[in-house]
Amino acid sequence: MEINVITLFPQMVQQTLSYGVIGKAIESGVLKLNCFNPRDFAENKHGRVDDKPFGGGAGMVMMYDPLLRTLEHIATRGQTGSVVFLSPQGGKLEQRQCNDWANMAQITLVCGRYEGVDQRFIDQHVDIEISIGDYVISGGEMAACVVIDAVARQLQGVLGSEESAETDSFMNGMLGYPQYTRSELLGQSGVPPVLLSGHHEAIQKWRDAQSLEITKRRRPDLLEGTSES
Ligand code: 4GT
Repeated sequence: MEINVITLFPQMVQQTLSYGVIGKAIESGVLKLNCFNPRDFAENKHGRVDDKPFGGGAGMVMMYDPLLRTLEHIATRGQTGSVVFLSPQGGKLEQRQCNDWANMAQITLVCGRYEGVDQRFIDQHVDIEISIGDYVISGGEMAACVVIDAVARQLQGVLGSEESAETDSFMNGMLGYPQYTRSELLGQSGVPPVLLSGHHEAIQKWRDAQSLEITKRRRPDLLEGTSES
């Protein structure tokens, strides 16, 4: 799949995603990550991409024209797919949405900076506005990286069977179960005996029960409308 990112800080996005399984997915071509800098499409005198907000107030706003020309440039190379704007005003990012995007040929993410983006670009060109949570950060780049990681790990061949996405928290609508491994310092003390039993069916049953318990306790909202509530 191909993910386009419109950002004033392309290196921030490329660097952040160059590690681990996502870095490998990019190296191997399973994920094609293309960053585009609106600065390269600023045709005004000083290469400005931001300006003062109409009506006054603090800070600057990302200008419509460089953003539009960037999006048009992406469209001349191929399809944009869904245009996603990362912002605290968006709907909450969900696993289901990430899985849906992983089935698309391409998507285009728009990262805001300063106080935000001219609303006319959002109204005319953004298909969906998404938030990674109820807090403010200084730019959309880190939010875009969260989306890209969550989408890319669902692509065929990104995770091995050993690190399968199917056992991730949220894939079955529940939180994950506790994990244990070898410790020289602790030995097997504190490890639930079933995990040392070699009885795979009993282990699976224990893990499912743990997932359900921790979800009931910490995130009962995830169970609303299921047979568990
Ligand atoms: C929070 C989020 C986000 C920001 C979020 C426009 C200028 C928005 C700075 C940007 N803050 N982006 N995507 N919760 N800040 O998703």
